[in-house]
Amino acid sequence: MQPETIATRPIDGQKPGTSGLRKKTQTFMERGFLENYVQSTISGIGGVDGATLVIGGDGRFFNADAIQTILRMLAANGATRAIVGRDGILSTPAASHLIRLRGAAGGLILSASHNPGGADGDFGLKYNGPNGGPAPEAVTDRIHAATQVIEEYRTLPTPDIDLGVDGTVQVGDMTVEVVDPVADYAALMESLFDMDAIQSLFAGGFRMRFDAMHAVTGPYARDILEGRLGAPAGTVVNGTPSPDFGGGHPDPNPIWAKALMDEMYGPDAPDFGAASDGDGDRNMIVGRGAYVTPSDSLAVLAAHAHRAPAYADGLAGVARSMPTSGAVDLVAERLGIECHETPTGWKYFGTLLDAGRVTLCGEESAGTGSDHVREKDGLWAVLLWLNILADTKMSVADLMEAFWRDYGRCYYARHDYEDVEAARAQAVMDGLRDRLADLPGTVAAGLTVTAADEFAYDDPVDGSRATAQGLRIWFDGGARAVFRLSGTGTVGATIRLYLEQPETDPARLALDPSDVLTPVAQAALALSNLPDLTGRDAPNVVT
Ligand code: VG1
Ligand code: CO
Repeated sequence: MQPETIATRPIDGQKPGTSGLRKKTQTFMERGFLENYVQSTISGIGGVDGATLVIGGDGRFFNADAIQTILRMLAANGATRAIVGRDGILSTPAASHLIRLRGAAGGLILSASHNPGGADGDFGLKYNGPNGGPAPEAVTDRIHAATQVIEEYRTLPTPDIDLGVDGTVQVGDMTVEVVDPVADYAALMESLFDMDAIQSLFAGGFRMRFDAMHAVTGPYARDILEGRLGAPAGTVVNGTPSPDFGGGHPDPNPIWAKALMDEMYGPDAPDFGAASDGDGDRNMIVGRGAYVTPSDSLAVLAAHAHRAPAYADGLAGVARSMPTSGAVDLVAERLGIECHETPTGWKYFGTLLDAGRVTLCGEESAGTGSDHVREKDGLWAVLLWLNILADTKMSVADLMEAFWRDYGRCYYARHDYEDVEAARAQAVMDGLRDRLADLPGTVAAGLTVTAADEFAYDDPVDGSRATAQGLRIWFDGGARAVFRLSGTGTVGATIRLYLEQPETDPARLALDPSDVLTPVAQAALALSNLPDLTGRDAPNVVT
């Protein structure tokens, strides 16, 4: 069968953001939109001739159709093998693992992660490289450049293939191998953790609730938690992936996982609660009456990781995204290991992980992971928590209290101002950037600015530089406020304001975070002029 060459023209706005290209589903379904981006990705990575690629997604609306289009295009561009999760399903960490396990040239992951799905929701596509991680900026820049000059794409006039049955099928000369999306990933998890200890924990009556939020982790969590670890049936709720995530917002935080929060703070709360996002790379951890911020979770995991077999020899180092709190830095200092501060987005951890310089990484946005894959990994974080709880025999609340007594507490919150008109959001950032140099010494809401800058990152492994990664303001007393614009949204702009206040006074470790952070928030708003410039006096979402 002969490949067809279809003439096309560049489509505006095909610029990958923090994590691939995300757009309204309807935009992705417009004639040529997906095809243009896939062909540009193929050009940007230097072609796929003779390559093996991994393909899968979070099961959202358009997932299966998009995969059929992608397979035809890969075959027409000379790829020899595509490994696809059954029914087109692969969680992001499972896809990362499969790329590594099978020595693939890379993979295409179809997901808009925590963004709502459905015909009126969002869709996304990203390319991960041979290390299993999101393409670095140099590659996403080449992909974007290709979208601006594209003139044609290649495809094969073949019918859809059946992705529901494991085994191989041909698309032209390319072999499509349909695989169980869970098996290899579950085996990897078993190799990392003390499964016997976690099994005994459940056998002893430990109760857990895992909210899969109608997203991709349902089958993974059922297999591992209820199947391999013996957690009672029903431990996993909302465990069947649905194309529109049950009409919900698959973002594991106290706002969108409210049902889980209510249960964990209710009269008959289980011992441990967790949730995961659309594509399975984020996690939320909550004990009985004890929500754990992602920044704290990263720090606690770093402090206790040695309790799990995979990390028994200690950590090479840790890394966190810049807006993430400094809690993990304190642990790294105590352990005497490297600690890196990177821009937001998992793609910036890749070189450090590949070079063996860091073992654990994390972001304030509920992402934690390790060198077992090159993506953040929701279930992995949950299993490491379980391993630690099984080993310490402590409750989540006690573990957190002990941690804060030991290291101090970094009070933390993120305020999101969503759906701001793009020009106004830019005005907030530009105005503040212009004033940064004059800020030190300024008093706002009773706090004195000690330093301010715009974050730039020099990768210590490959020497690449990322600029304009967020505006930072520090205050007397150690507080910090960070402003940045989201790079994952699909409408308008979202301004993220990250607030942090470290505290070491033993009498001040159990305060309400919002009380502690109010002065920092007020100072940040006053200095940025955000309320005047956007007409907003409160964030839409606080996490
Ligand atoms: C957000 C988070 C960031 C995360 C990214 C992708 O990006 O803040 O920490 O890496 O989403 O995560 P932004 O640019 O909107 O702040 V996921 O689970 O959406 O792939
Ligand atoms: Co995600």
